[in-house]
Amino acid sequence: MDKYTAESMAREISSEVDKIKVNMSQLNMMVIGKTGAGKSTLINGMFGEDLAPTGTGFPVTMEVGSYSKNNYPFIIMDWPGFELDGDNSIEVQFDEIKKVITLGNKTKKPQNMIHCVLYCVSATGHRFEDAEIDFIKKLLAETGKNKIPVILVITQAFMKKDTLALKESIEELELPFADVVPVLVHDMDLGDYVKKAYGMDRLAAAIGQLINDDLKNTLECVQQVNMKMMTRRANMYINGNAAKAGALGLKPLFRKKDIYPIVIKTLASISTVYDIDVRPEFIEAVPQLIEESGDVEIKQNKILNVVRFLEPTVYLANSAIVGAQAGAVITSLGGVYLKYMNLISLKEMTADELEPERLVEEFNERFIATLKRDKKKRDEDNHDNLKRDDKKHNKRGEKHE
Ligand SMILES: Nc1nc2c(ncn2[C@@H]2O[C@H](COP(=O)(O)OP(=O)(O)O)[C@@H](O)[C@H]2O)c(=O)[nH]1
Ligand SMILES: [Mg+2]
Repeated sequence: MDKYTAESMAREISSEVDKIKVNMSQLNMMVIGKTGAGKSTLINGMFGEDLAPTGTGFPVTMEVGSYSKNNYPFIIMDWPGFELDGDNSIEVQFDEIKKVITLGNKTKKPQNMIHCVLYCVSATGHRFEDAEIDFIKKLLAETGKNKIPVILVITQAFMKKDTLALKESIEELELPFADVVPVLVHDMDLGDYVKKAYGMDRLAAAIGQLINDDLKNTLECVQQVNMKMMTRRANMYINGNAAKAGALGLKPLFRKKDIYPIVIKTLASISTVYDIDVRPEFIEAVPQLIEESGDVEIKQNKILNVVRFLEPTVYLANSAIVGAQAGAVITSLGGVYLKYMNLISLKEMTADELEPERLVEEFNERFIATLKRDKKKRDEDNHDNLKRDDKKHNKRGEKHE
């Protein structure tokens, strides 16, 4: 395609988003615990209120809440809270959980397996009852056999004393939880003061540490409590795509329109991390800023074919500059987009407040700053190379920052 309109670009980005989701690894999680432990609150707090009920895809006969999110390959099972006294529903539930875990593992297909379990216990309950301890021991034996990490989540942990008491009793019982994380999903009004919500970002990070990198990628996109995780993942995508653009820019026949597919991939990746649809306001600004940033590249390209025959080193130097510019387009564009995705995610602004003019302005600032930084780096590298050639005079001549 020669020229993109805002509409055609938005369409391509959204189909790229679908592709990225399809290629992600399926992540399956379970949340278990007594009624009132705060399971549903935890799930909504971590993954969003917009979760949709879905089939489990697992062989369960009892009513289990099973949720998915906006076409991400992700299922979270909200097991019905069991009551400890009286009937044997706790037994039935254990059998069902065991069935899901073992049958999934038997298929040897990662997409059928459970990858992490969150066991919730409310800090307000102070201690475990014996029946619950028995249940937990059986559960941990089963998950242990199947190599599934179980995190103990101490929910509604607004009183330090209760939380510590629970933690101690767990240590005494030597229950092999993979981690213990206290959380308060929502602020709690305690009359005299309001205890602020905390712990959810830690919980997301704890899950991330216990699953493999492919699953972690999915987790980072579906969770919405750990901004650092999202920013890091988005930056990884930006840097990877900037490197691709840089390599493309080194090719003699590089034209600025060649960069659009990489722009589309970059914006789609970031949108996937934040689960925020691509904003038309942003897309409208993109062609303008690429056109503007492209001027220098075209000039460079015109001289390239002449100089490459005359002086190979000059050609290399110029092609390095075009490559750096192509990379800088991606770095700058991705950086601006990422910044606004963060602000929207933190609810510090709404998507409607995005102004195309402001975006272009910020892009240009970043583009120039990136080019300057790259040039400085190239100059330093050249300087280092010269120094290295001059070893006799300078034995320390390694790299400097
Ligand atoms: N303020 C506050 N309330 C919570 C928190 N976690 C749970 N609750 C409340 O505790 C009650 C039980 O929570 P729920 O998620 O329905 O428990 P479930 O039966 O395990 O799904 C609800 O009234 C929640 O609003 C929390 O972190 N903060
Ligand atoms: Mg519930």
